[in-house]
Amino acid sequence: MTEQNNSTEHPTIGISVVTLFPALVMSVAGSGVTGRAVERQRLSLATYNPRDYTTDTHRTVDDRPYGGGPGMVMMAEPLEEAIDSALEENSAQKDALVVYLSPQGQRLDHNLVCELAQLPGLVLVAGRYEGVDERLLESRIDREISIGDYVLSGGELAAMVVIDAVARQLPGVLGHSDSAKQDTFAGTGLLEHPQYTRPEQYRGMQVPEVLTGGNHEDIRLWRKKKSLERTRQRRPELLAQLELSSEDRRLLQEIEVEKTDRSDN
Ligand code: 4G0
Repeated sequence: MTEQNNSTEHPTIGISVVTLFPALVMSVAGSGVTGRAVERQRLSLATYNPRDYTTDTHRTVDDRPYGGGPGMVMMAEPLEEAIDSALEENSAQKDALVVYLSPQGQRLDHNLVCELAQLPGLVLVAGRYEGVDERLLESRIDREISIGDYVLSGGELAAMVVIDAVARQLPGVLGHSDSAKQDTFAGTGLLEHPQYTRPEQYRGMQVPEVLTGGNHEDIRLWRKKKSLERTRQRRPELLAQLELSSEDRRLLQEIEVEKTDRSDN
């Protein structure tokens, strides 16, 4: 194994996940950016299974909802014991923020990811069934977060999304080219320009000439123009929030003129 140590003294964020499916969650530590973050000791990952904190012979973690209705609800006590174990485990974790992943939570975005990445620790609670006893949420959850307006069969995939997004923000995790790249979306607030690689001609479609011409200033302007054009077409609300430079405004003006030209034909 090619393990690098934490000799540059970047802080390590501890993320614990409370889940009935620990192997599913730990699979994010095995490869890619999160795997690298764990190897480089920027991220430590642990899981706590509520089933291990049950006291009955059937190891029951869920029960029928009071008031009736379909489905099951996760019981408060096994979850509380699992959360407490996570918080007691190490010093970083006792100051951890306890987060519940649910469709009712605050929407995750780049800003929230950066906030989470600055914390010493996170305990992510992944629910199953129709959710969790409200009294557990009231007493033990600091923050409820949603990764988007859709329902998953469990909070595990949402927790894994949070882990991946946070790991990318930790210092010393992304390579130089990757971190430069993320400056374009997060840093400029614009969508990415299109990318091309070999071959130069593919099924009759040519790579835009400017990209093979070697003029770096022309390439920079073309890419920025494409970013502006895409953002205007696909995410106009993002463009509205930006403070545009005179160069940005000139490029948008060019886009506007080209559009008018095309509709004249
Ligand atoms: C809590 C998060 C958790 C309540 C979790 C379901 C989507 C997200 C879960 C429910 C999740 C998300 C009420 C169905 C587990 N699905 N969008 N599923 N209910 O972040």
